[in-house]
Amino acid sequence: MTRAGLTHAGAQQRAAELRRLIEQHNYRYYVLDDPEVPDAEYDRLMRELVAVEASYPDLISPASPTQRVSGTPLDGFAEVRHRPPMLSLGNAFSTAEVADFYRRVAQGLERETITFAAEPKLDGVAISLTYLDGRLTTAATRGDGERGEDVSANVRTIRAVPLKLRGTGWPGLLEVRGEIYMPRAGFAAFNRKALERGEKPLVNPRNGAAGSLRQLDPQITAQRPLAFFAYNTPTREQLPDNQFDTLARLRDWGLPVNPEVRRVEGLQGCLDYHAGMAARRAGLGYDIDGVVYKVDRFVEQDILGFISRAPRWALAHKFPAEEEITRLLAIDIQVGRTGALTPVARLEPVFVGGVTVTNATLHNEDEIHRKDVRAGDWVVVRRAGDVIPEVARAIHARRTLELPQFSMPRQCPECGSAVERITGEAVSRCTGGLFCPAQRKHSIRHFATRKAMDIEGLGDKLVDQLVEAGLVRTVADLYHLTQAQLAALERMGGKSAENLLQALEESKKPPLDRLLYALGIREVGEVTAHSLAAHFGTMDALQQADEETLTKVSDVGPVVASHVVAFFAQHHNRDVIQALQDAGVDWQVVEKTTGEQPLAGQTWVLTGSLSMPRIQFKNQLEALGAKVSSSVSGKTSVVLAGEAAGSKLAKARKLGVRVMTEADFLNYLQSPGVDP
Ligand code: 5U1
Repeated sequence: MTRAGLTHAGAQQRAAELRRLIEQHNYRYYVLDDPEVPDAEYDRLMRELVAVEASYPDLISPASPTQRVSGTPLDGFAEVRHRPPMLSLGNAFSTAEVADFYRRVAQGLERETITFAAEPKLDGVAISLTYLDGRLTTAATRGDGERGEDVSANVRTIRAVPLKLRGTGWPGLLEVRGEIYMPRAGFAAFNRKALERGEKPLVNPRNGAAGSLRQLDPQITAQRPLAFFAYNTPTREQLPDNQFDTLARLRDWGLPVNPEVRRVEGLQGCLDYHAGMAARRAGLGYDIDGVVYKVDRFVEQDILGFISRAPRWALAHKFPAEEEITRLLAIDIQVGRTGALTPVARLEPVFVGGVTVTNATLHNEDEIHRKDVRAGDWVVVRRAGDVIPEVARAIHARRTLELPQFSMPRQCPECGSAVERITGEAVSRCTGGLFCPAQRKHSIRHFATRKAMDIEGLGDKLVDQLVEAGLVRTVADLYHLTQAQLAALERMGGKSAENLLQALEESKKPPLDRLLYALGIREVGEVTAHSLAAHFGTMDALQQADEETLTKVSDVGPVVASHVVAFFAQHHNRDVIQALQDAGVDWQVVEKTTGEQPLAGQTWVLTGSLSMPRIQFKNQLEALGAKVSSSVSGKTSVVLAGEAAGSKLAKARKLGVRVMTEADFLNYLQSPGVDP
């Protein structure tokens, strides 16, 4: 008898083939970070395997990739004893503490130069995986180190965790310890969807990972974007004699290992690794809170042994905390260059992310209400990398008094004009335009910045004075200032006044792209300004362009196009441009792009770190006729990926978009007529 067109033997063979293919694709995706097929093909294979197994249920085995999600919720988690216990790690926050650790290790081993395996310390949840004869049998949380909880049903749903080891040579009993974490992109996507559905978002990726593992219903865990890195084996059987090679072996067996693991030599090697990871931390795609150094050779680890429950041979070298608690003193309103009213948190000073923070962003009114943050609350302040500090959340349990809810003012705190909020937008704006001194000051400050008109000596304080004294209303007025007017200002000497007038004079011949950037058109940064200038060549041509024409330009999508059109539609903006011209500002026409355009009609995306400034690649691509965009979509022709490319590269692969390395591209430039 045949079912679904297959005999039992045929089904058995096909199921084995499908499992092999699916496991291979999992390995390419999660371990090698180099997927071979688009997601759609993977899904097809899975569906086919489900169908084959449905026809012949006796072919189902627990290690089949279809068996990751079991249907029945649990009543609770069974206890698992850890033998040996799951250790904790000693921490260091300063170079001096790392140096002390190094000295102790060197003394213990009676050697000066020690080799370590160094790796990022993930901010996730520690887990122990047990493989018996190559099959995953148990996954347990760390718990108190001695006893954890059996979360096997949940961990089985995580595709990065192999149900079966690959290759050969693994010991009959292999225990692997590591970290389950939630990649940042998955966390953001999950929260976006949760908010759309009106559900509570996850607090941060770490809590997201921990909460997902504690679900009694594995179906819920299966929907959480979790991943895994292996970092330790408590047993040594059939393994190399050192940590670094052991991790490589685990990787061969199909267990994901962090690709940032390195062998480092000596104290300086450790510190350099720490500094390197700190610099790259923001671009990693997952949260780390430091790095871990482990003495590489197992015999040396054994010599050093343990102190209470932490190994003497390992150390976590932490980064400064990215989240701290402090008191929210007040919520002030700032008016930006475009009239946007931004709520700013005034905080009791707090040391976070390596600096003392007194102000943090609260984003917008909706965020404040969603997080229910009120002046007087205890709040968690987050500062990650160079990102602007933000109020992540309020600690409601610590609110002892009734505190008034925040409300956006109806009138601009700077000029008293009405505040409006367009339906569908998160931002409230002052309607005062350039009547509002705050907007005027911002636009003049921006005009003077180095990347704009580069007017040396025209700092923020001076701009405030000029606007408050009524000497400057628009940027064109700057060019009518006199020595006498300037010298009469407080703290302005005759020499400084002279220097400023000289700087203004020297700024009168900007290339068109700089002037466009300096005008402060919404969403028009330097790169877009350059594209617009290169495309249109003159201010007149740009002023006459409609939205459709504008969207043909690199970097210009419908939103930017609408802002450009709206800017030139305002008569006072056109008046300012005319007034600049009348005052002698003479912008230089930019050569329009000409010549062979073999890449016309193509859209390219640049990602990762490239060996030259991005603008140089962009100029080359545009000269060849390509449009350069900042986000990957189905319309992208090619993604040019540099070192350490992250989510854009992953998306390109997912969508099956062509990916080129920098070397491929430079090769192509040798003979650009040929199809890249
Ligand atoms: N990356 C990493 N995290 N982590 C945590 N390695 C590592 N090793 C650990 C722990 C607790 O313990 C070993 C030293 C056993």
